[in-house]
Amino acid sequence: MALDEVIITEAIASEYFRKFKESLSLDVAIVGGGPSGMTAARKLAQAGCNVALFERKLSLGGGMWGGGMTWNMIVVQTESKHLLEEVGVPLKEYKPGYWVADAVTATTALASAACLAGAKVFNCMSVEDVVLRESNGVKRVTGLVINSSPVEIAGLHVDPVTIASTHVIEATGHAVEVLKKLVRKNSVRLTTASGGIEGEQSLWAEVAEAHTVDNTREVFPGIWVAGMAANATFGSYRMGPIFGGMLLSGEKVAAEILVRLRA
Ligand code: 48F
Repeated sequence: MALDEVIITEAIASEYFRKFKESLSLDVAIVGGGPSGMTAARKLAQAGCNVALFERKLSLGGGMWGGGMTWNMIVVQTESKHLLEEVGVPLKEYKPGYWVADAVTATTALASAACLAGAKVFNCMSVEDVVLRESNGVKRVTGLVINSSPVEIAGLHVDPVTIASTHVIEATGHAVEVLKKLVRKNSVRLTTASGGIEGEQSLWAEVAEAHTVDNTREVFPGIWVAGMAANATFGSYRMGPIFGGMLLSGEKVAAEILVRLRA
């Protein structure tokens, strides 16, 4: 067939901005495409939500690609293995309760399943900040301030744009980047012991895994923490290359937001 380069450009531009316009007023905006963010995106999209995921890098996956120390295998525990099985990832029981999966298979399957379920993914997009509103003395996060990652990387002085969302999931991992911005810029108190971000502790896999799920919750009106960001926010441990807690955290945050959206 004959090819017209302008039609190629036009197809990309019009379909991209159709997707973007559909994401201007979301039910849920997810910041970060690691295992917790990807799982939450899939579950929310499967439930019919208008959900978008914003990821700074070109690829989704966060810390999952490299397994432990670039040995690209991951481990999950029995309670969480359904979340890999649901997306078709083969698992091998290495010792009772310890399931091993190929990290690249798991990462690509979680990403693909989220997209195919209908989550709108914006890679190469950095979340700079949140939108904060006050009504009757109550402050609430009502959206995200986003910019193109190349603008951020080049340090260009280009203003970001804004999207609105009923709920925001902070799933940026160890850095808790977006919640940190909220706390640093505004006099707000989170639902943590100190009212601020407690910071993560050293490695203790068993406790950290349980806490990742326990700590997954709304931490300030309109913003929820999931994955490693949940433990860093509430001052719990890191866990190393076991990923079950991340998957369960994504499942939990989606389930709790769905209850709220349907109330
Ligand atoms: O860190 P990450 O994989 O998050 P997670 O779901 O999983 C943690 C594990 O990978 C591992 C672990 C246990 O097994 O401790 O670390 O909690 O993925 C976070 C994603 O967020 C992106 C970042 O590029 C990564 O892909 N991200 C971080 N800050 C921003 C962001 C931002 N400001 N805007 C957009 N994306």
